[in-house]
Amino acid sequence: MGFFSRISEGLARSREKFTEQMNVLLDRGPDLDEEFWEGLEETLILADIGGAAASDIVEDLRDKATRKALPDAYAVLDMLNDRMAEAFCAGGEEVFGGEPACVLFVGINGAGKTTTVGKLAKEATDAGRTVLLGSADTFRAAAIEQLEEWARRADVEICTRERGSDPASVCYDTIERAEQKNADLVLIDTAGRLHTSADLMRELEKVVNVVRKRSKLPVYTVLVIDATTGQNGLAQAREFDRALKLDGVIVTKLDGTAKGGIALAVSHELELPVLKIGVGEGLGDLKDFDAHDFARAFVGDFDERS
Ligand SMILES: Nc1nc2c(ncn2[C@@H]2O[C@H](COP(=O)(O)OP(=O)(O)OP(=O)(O)O)[C@@H](O)[C@H]2O)c(=O)[nH]1
Ligand SMILES: [Mg+2]
Repeated sequence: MGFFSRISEGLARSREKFTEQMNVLLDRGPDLDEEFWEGLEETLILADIGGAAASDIVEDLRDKATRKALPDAYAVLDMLNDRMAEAFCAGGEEVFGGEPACVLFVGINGAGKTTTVGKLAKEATDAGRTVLLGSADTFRAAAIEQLEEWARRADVEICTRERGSDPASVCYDTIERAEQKNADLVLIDTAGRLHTSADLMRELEKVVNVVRKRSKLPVYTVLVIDATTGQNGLAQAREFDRALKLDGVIVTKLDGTAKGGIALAVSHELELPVLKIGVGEGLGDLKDFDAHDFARAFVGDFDERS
């Protein structure tokens, strides 16, 4: 299956919902009146792309419609893909673009951190990189074994300590081992925690600071967000970013939800690049993020809508 078709398939549920809402809006006629602009903004908000992004997009389209004297709603919607793509925060290539890096994965419980680390390990070894994994989730039962299984699948080395150990010490070990073996990509999994839990957030801050201080490789902190949690993703991103200064986000489980718009809400509002997207549970289901592909897959084609 082609790259775009895989993303398009992953976003099918989000697109279906969006198309449905869009059809309701267009049913009242293609006139570019006040009702249309309000309806468009509301449709975008219902698609989980967030109030800030929705209002910026509508304002810009409205401006363009006037300047270019666009005839009707269809002409405006032709520009929606591009405008949506532009609303994503760009950048982040330094994290998984092939340069040496040490990346920490953080997020709430069950967001998809461990799975994402496993998929990335496979992708990077296939690309010929020397990868090392670190399991700093010393808290949850079977978390270490889960990452060990992914390490086996990807055929990469992993650093662990027994359950209950200090997560910062696992990070020390991992960084030391990475230097010994000249690893150029270090991926550190951390324990899931709620963004509202002050103690656990402080513990994570400490772990991240240890890694930043100790690693010779550039250190990046990446938030993994489960798209099915919808608008809560914004609150998660806000808190994790405040505590850790994030470098980007990975949005998972886009295949299982109509709430894929949350990727845009978080990227736009918190000015964080989307680094990868997860569209399934398998090894090959982590995809490079391309804002234009994403917007096109999300909005769909016009003939699909009619
Ligand atoms: N459908 C789908 N499922 C996913 C995706 N990414 C992860 N999952 C599933 O989500 C569940 C949780 O994934 P984990 O990787 O264990 O999540 P985690 O963030 O490490 O969880 P904790 O360590 O408990 O905080 C697993 O069943 C994964 O297979 C995705 O992109 N699509
Ligand atoms: Mg995990």
